[in-house]
Amino acid sequence: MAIIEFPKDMKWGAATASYQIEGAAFEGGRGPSIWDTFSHTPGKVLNGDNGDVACDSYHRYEEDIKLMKELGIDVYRFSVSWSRIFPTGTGEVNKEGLQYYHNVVDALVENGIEPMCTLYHWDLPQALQDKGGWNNRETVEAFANYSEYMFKEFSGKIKSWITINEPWCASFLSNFMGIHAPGNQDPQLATTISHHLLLAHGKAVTRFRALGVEGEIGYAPNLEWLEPFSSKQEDIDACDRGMGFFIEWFFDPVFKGSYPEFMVNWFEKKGVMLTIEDGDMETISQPIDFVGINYYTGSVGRYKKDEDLFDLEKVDIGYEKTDLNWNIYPEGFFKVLLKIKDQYGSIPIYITENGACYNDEVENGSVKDQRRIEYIKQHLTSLKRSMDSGVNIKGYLTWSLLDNFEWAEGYDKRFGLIHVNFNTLERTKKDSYYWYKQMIGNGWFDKE
Ligand code: JJW
Repeated sequence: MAIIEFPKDMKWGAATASYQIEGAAFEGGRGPSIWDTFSHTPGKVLNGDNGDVACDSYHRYEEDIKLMKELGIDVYRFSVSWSRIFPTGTGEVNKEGLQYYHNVVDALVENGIEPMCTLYHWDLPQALQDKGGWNNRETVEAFANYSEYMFKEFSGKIKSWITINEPWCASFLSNFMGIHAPGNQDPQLATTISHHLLLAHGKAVTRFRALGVEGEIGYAPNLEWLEPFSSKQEDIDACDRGMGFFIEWFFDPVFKGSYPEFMVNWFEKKGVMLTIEDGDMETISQPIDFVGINYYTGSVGRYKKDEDLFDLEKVDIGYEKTDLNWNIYPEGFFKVLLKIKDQYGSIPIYITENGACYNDEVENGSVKDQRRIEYIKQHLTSLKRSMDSGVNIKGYLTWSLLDNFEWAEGYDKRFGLIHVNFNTLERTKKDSYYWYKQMIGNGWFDKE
């Protein structure tokens, strides 16, 4: 026996996001978002998939919450589709959209599940994109107004809030690499957007504090660990910068009130300028209650001469991979958590996403996803090591409750504890669902 045991007050959960599960894209008065536009643009999403129907959780949320209840989770992390609340991003509220989230939140609370609400999980109202999207500071103000509306509306019901999910993805992946909506490829644009996303976070926190809302608020950056291929300084520097894009760039402004100099210098060298207005850094560095960490993978990286923003190439040294071809690297989870503690102190942390893509299918009524169980075991083992080293972990939420629309990968890549048949929308509990249920019930698992 090799028992990994967690504190009794550790919170366990599962996560999803609006565009990935809801469907009903044209129902209930919802306005279009940049993900509707992007997914309906040929060539952007694998197999031409889109979120029109997704898991149909807009209609099936009661069934999903029943599955959560049986799973025994303490917390459910979901996101709100901004354009269900404000179809054009600002202006008149759409009561029908609001009612949907009241129904979800009420059902969660009735079932003893704490709602953790993400305000921005990438589905920006298209009407705001038409006016420049996150490149326009008016979007930042619109986000603060939308957030404030939600804080007031759900005051006393939702006590855990996340402003922005994975700002690296919403800026660099979406506006420099062009892989996610809106699909731009412009380093200056991406960098400006990264600042505006941080500002949007800070403004929402400011409104939250001003209202004196009961509860906690944070944001959820995604991180990767990069291990230098060799001891050559250029490889070490390339990895530091590679991680700098995920960690220092999105943590220093929040926790130190300034951008990291080594990254600012790097951007300058690339001809990318950062325009910071008076008061921005104060707004961004408002104290927060927790940070959400999304961790999936780590890689070995090597310097590669490149005129572009990134000068790092990943080297395959033979790590085992998930079905999305991401390395399984639990050691990096431990290291990244310690790095955060060393650099920013013992801030309370929720792991807001961690999980694995495996495309196991239903056979005779069951889904034998033993590899997902192994992945979670390995990462929980790293998590426990980090806690034993003083990292202040409050909870762990796995991505995802259900198989869903995995962005540019469409329905081809499955992350759920619950299998979804995307033709019939039937849900089937996987073996990992039963394993997670047992682990939550016990508060420990046997690593062997
Ligand atoms: C793509 C890297 C070059 C989501 C990517 C990097 C470059 C071919 C999972 N997290 O669905 C995707 N996810 O909504 C939020 N996190 O390209 C939740 N990061 O490739 C999950 C990162 C990601 C990515 C996907």
